[in-house]
Amino acid sequence: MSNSAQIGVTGLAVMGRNLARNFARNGYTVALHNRTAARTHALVEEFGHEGDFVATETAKEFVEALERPRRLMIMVKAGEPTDAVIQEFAPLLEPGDMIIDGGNAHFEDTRRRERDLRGQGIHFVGTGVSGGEEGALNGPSIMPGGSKESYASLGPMLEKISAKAPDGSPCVTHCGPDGAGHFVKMVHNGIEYADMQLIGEAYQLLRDVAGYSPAQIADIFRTWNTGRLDSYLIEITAEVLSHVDAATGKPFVDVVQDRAEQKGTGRWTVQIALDLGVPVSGIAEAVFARSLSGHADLRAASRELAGPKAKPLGESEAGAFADRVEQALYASKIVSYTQGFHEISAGSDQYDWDIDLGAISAIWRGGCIIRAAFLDRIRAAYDARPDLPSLLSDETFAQEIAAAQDDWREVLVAATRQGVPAPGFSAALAYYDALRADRLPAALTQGQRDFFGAHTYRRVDREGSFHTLWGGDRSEVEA
Ligand code: NBP
Repeated sequence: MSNSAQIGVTGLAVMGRNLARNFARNGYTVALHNRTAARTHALVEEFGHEGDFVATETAKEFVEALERPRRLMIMVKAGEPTDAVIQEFAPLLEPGDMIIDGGNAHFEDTRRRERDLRGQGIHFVGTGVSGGEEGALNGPSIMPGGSKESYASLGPMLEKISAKAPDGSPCVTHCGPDGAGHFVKMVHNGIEYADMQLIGEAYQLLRDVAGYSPAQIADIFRTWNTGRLDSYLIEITAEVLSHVDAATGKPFVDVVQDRAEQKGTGRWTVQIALDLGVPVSGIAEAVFARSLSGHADLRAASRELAGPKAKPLGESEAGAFADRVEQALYASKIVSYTQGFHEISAGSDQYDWDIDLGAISAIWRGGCIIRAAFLDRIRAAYDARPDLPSLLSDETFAQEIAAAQDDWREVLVAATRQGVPAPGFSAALAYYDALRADRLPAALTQGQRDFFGAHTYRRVDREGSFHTLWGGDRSEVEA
């Protein structure tokens, strides 16, 4: 039937297929399209019974299947394929229609596409979708950008298919105009990198310093998951650590190569943070740690370098050490969220997005990879004080860090003494200490810059810019 579908999905690989099924299961009629028509027919054949699908083969048929204003969702590989699909469909659309890009686009691409299509009266809605294939099917966390007008039309549908937080609220909010949604998704992924790195460091410390086996560490993570660290990532970590390889009978983690992959959103988070001048050292360490892990030749060539080999603690001390690691992990996690939210806030200022940070933490409570009980606390912090300069300024978080810091420092002392790398824990603590320092060595840096490049400096006791005549009589001149 023509003009009957409330939404169309083009790009029916794992994500698009599952999102299309999610819309259909929620009562929407869904038009389907894929470059290779076989995928479209396979979906209908396998899952046609789940709801109302309209299978189409050509762009024209697809567009004609949609009710007006049209809502056309693109779920193709991010980058050139997205532009190719837009070029194919945009000429067939009319003012008021919406193109929703649910791929992992770079927010600058989204800004460009939104600008280009705005001239044609088409709403381009760059939308972050998190939760992988399982989330796409059963309820992802959804981060749409684009115009308010498009959200008025799309929002109710997205709310219906989204994950629901433990309090029942939908994990979707209008993040802000143009690229805001993809920016938020990018930082979400950066935080995800940091969370995973910190959990990895906790695991390695429990293994190498405390001397626990993967199965024992799985139990420790299960216990942590009943407390303030309660989160999807901690839960799946326990599952992965308790898994035994069927072929060898060894712990699964011991038969997997220790080289991590990355797709790019973590890297973008750090690149953009550098552009915005936001210190996201925890996220950067997570990206670099994956990069270092991948340098197999460099690691092989360096394996004989001098340094301590970790000597596991005795059983009597291991339990207390594990408690300390929990404190260090929690404190470092607070820091990486502090850094991520700082980046979102800086992006919001830079691009005039007016992003509500509390609302963002609320939509990450369900469906997405970083879903965690902890996000409720972040939302409460921003609800109590929307202009919170930093999460660390929130009284509750500050108190928790104060309580954790002795253990946090002890864990890093043990890691350093025993030669166990903990770049995430360490970057987080250095950030925390730098924020609380009375004086930073940046004063010396200013002096050096003035010495070699006459870059001038500011004084603590007078307004203005100054330069010292370093090569002459070292008198000071006002610049
Ligand atoms: P892929 O990223 O693997 O993309 C495959 C889809 O892109 C297929 O439908 C393919 O059509 C289509 N496509 C390509 Br490739 N080039 C095209 C072109 N030039 N014109 C038209 N279509 C083209 O699929 P995915 O893993 O389902 O992810 C879809 C999007 O969702 C991506 O942007 C991804 O980054 C994002 N995302 C993925 C996840 C996840 O967990 N996988 C999570 C969140 C977001 P074909 O069938 O004809 O080859």
